[in-house]
Amino acid sequence: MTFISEEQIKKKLLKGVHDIPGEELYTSGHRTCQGCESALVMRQFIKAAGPRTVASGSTGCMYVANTSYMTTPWVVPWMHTQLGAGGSSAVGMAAGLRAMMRKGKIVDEKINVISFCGDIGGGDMGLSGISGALQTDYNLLIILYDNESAANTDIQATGLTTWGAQTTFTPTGTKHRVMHKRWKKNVAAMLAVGHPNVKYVATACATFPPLDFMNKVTKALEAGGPAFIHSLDPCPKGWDYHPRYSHEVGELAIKSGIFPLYEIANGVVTYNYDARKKRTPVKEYLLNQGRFSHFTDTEFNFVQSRVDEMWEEWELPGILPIKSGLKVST
Ligand SMILES: Cc1ncc(C[n+]2csc(CCOP(=O)(O)OP(=O)(O)O)c2C)c(N)n1
Ligand code: SF4
Ligand SMILES: [Mg+2]
Repeated sequence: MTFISEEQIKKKLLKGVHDIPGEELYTSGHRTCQGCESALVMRQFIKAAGPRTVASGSTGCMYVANTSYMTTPWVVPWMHTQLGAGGSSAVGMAAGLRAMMRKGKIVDEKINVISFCGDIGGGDMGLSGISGALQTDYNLLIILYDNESAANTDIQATGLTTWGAQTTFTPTGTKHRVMHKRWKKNVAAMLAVGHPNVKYVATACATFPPLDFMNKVTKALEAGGPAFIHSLDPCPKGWDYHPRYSHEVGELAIKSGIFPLYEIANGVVTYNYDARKKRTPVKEYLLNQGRFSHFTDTEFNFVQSRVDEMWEEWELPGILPIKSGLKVST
């Protein structure tokens, strides 16, 4: 299969909201919560990819709430896969399509292969499968939709939950105010740095900056090999805020710098929001969410100091937590 040139990719990118295809390929019939940003990730990625796409989804909200008995919002072929199998299902779909095309059983055309998984499914349990998928030469895209909890099973902490958040596993108490003491795992960066075959890696938020996520999906699908996108998805139920504020919460995550927005293609890193220059206080992001209602200035200041350290001291903010540069011992 041949891939299109950089010039042609640029032409495919959306310049404004009027360019967004009107056709809905993730349509009504799902039962996600009001204000669910992960549902928006589904709707947007499939609009960007178009109808010649097959998708698989790991167990989680985007499987369960999307496929209640005898209903589905998916207009494209879609299958459920096991919780940790996002990577292997992508490889299976891509390998199957390649074999069928080679044998002449189906038309040799570009069919997008997209596998999506949650933060526990992809970021914790399924990491080895994703690692294997990114070592192949298949044209596939894995989207990790990160609502920072095992949401489908009632909001348990995962390796990607923000430090200090209350979840059903980490409730605040009188003896220990903060029960979740792990810093958020840096999945996109670890996959980018450790996988020489990966063609495109990006972080994203469905609504900020507008169109950024959809254009990243287009670039990932045209990258000519395995690609990975990590989206941060505000979740009104798990993060405990009014559903009408999902977009604002996502925007504050980017503007405060707690979730760095970047893409890496051909070894070049591009920051899509430069939080080195201007950051809103991280407290503004955290205060909007009930899961941080137990925070005092001690916790706000701690999180702020870690975010500041990332942007001011890391060799590559959000990606490479090396501070010392090159040291050689002789
Ligand atoms: C191997 C395995 N362990 C546990 C479960 C139960 N389970 C189903 S969905 C889920 C949570 C998934 O969390 P995440 O991947 O973050 O997706 P979300 O529900 O947040 O969308 C769990 C633990 C399962 N289905 N399979
Ligand atoms: S719990 Fe969160 S991720 Fe799940 S459907 Fe509701 S808003 Fe979406
Ligand atoms: Mg989750």
